[in-house]
Amino acid sequence: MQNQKGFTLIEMLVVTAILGMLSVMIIPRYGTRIEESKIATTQITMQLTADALDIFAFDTGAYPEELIDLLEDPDVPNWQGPYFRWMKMPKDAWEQLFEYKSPGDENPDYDLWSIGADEESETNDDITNWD
Ligand SMILES: [Ca+2]
Repeated sequence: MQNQKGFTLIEMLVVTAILGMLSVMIIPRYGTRIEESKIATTQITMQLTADALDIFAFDTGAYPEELIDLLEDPDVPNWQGPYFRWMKMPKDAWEQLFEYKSPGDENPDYDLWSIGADEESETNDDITNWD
């Protein structure tokens, strides 16, 4: 009976194999959670942007031509911006500016969307203010 205190090589290999199997099972789920939280963060930022757009329209009588009009006076009557407390353009969770079109193709007032993680517009991962 010697070496009772330490792990044997076989035990170490078994533990390593089990940890490897666990990481394969856990890491993809963790990755999915990160992606879900980025989508949720983007949706919240889009909602804040939509609120700013609505206030802009309430003040001026129309939605802006470009999102930058929320921060910089586009020289329209009754502009009372900037419409964000933070003095920079909001971005999605992938550090990309939102896409905006007014009037929209999908909505009468405006379309607002993030091109999502793949950095390409009109793909399945886009996060939009329609659908
Ligand atoms: Ca996309």
